[in-house]
Amino acid sequence: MPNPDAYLPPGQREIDAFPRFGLTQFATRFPAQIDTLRLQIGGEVRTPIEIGMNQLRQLPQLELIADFHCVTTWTHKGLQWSGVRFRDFYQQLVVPLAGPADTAVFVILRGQDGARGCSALEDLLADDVLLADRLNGQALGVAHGAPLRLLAPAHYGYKSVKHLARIEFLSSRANYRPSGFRFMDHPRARVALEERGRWLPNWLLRRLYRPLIGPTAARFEQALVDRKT
Ligand SMILES: Nc1nc2c(c(=O)[nH]1)N[C@H]1C(S)=C(S)[C@@H](COP(=O)(O)O)O[C@H]1N2
Ligand SMILES: [Mo]
Repeated sequence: MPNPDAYLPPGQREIDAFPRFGLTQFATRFPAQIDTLRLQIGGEVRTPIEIGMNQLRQLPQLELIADFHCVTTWTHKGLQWSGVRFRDFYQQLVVPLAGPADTAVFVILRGQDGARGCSALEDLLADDVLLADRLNGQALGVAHGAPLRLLAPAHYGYKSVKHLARIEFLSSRANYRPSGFRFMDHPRARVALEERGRWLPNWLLRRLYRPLIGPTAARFEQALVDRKT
């Protein structure tokens, strides 16, 4: 029997740290608001709205332990997140208050730092997708997405947008501009299927990304230190 604790998805390697991470252009960009949530809901909706933390607190709160997989091949195991299910947020707040079009099956999530992600609505309605505001028993800090982030653990980390500022529901993703190069942006990015990127084979993406892990993590860490001094 394989030991489930030893399982790593294809091409992933476990690391002990949980680094602040992303495309280097976001290393020095920080959210302006970390204590209050003002989450805009827009796109093809009847009424654009803004959601605050009080409204999220009305929804069932849950805890989830999950491994986190970055597309660059690092995995950090066993993080404990708390928050609300994206599905509850969608069904109990977005649908009644904003009224998205029936055809709006794509979701663009935007962070306060300008980073963004695009997912299929269907992927975000899965059981294990959270809007998380706590990590390992503490309020989410600046490093990992304050005040609120998406957590979609079955998908590579670039779908789990931090510092959420705006969520748009759209019937097409034709006008979506990814944060990075288009070849890096898989429409679904499921980890188990190694949907790492587009056009380039996984062996090449692994080889391109792996050498970037160390320098990128160091850059993000240094930016956090500089911000405080
Ligand atoms: N707003 C924002 N969200 C983001 C990023 C970012 O730079 N800014 N980086 C993404 C990438 S590539 C990864 S792997 C994860 C990293 O999450 P962490 O910084 O909490 O480890 O956040 C994702 N979400
Ligand atoms: Mo990533």
